[in-house]
Amino acid sequence: MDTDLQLDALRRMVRIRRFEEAAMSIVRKGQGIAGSVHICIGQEGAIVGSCLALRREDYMVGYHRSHGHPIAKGADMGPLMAELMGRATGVCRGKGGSMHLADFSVGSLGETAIVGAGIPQAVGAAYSARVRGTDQVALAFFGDGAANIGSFHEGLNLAAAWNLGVVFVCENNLYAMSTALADTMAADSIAARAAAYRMPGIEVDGQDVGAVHEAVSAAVERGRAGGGPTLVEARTYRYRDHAEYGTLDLGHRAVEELEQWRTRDPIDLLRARLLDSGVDVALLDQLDADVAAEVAAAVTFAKRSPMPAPEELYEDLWATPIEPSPRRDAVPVAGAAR
Ligand SMILES: Cc1ncc(C[n+]2csc(CCOP(=O)(O)OP(=O)(O)O)c2C)c(N)n1
Ligand SMILES: [Mg+2]
Repeated sequence: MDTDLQLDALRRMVRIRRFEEAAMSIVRKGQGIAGSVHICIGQEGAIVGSCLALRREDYMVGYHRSHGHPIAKGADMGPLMAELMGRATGVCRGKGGSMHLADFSVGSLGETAIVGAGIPQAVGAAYSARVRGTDQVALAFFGDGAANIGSFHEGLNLAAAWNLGVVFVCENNLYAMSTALADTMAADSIAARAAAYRMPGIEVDGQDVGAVHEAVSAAVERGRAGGGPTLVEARTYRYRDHAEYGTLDLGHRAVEELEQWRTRDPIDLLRARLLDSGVDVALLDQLDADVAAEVAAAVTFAKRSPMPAPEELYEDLWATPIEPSPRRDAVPVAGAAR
């Protein structure tokens, strides 16, 4: 990444962190986010490095820990915060909440609370690009726990069999809720599973946004050029609990483990790299101040927004039926990719 792109990456990572800190504060103070939020703080490098490899019109599917993904893809934070607060101005008009954000304006097709369910959706989005004759790629984000779910294997298999432009990005944060990956996975590499589906599997340092960007950019180019899918495993770590209710209870994790990961914080690493390369600290401080103001404005926008009217309850819940595609030739012949 050149300096301009690194500054863009830093801005997006700081946006995610400040946005989620604001969301946590709202939860803690009982100021209008119902239930809990799943915080990705610590994982921003994997998220931003991946999204910066995509074009705006490329598709992206998130999962339950995905406030950061639409922000990384360029979404406006006001309607995202409004969605977390169930407001009518939210990206899903207040009917999705924290775990079901979708912002089609930046290609964010949505999130789901069903672990692994976004993976086949990304495969479907890539297939839709083929049917429509575009060169859009689709990127699926998911966790290490999701890699042990059937839909992971179903999605990878079909994407490879049909040679679709999908990038599968696993944010391996070592835990699925309170379960350590080491206790539930027979082998220690998720990327290695790609070999079973004849696609490249790449392990990358998720704390290094530049390394993630390089790996995912290669995968995106490959998918766009008709080279098929890639699996990228970004090794990373979440600093907060599985879900945020207001207090931190590391429970199943050692505080030393958390502290160790904090020494490789993705934002600190990039900031240090920029300073080393001669960028003025005042520029970075200004970036921080600008983002703080953006997030404050997003919170104000959300808090001042109205709740949806009760009579709108059943609106926007069902898709408008579409005509079946006439392009039967878009269905690949079995075995054609081999
Ligand atoms: C199909 C399904 N099984 C179980 C759950 C309960 N559940 C919610 S999040 C989660 C852990 C997911 O772990 P991972 O995929 O590693 O994502 P992370 O939370 O670490 O980001 C589980 C088991 C669920 N929501 N859906
Ligand atoms: Mg996990």
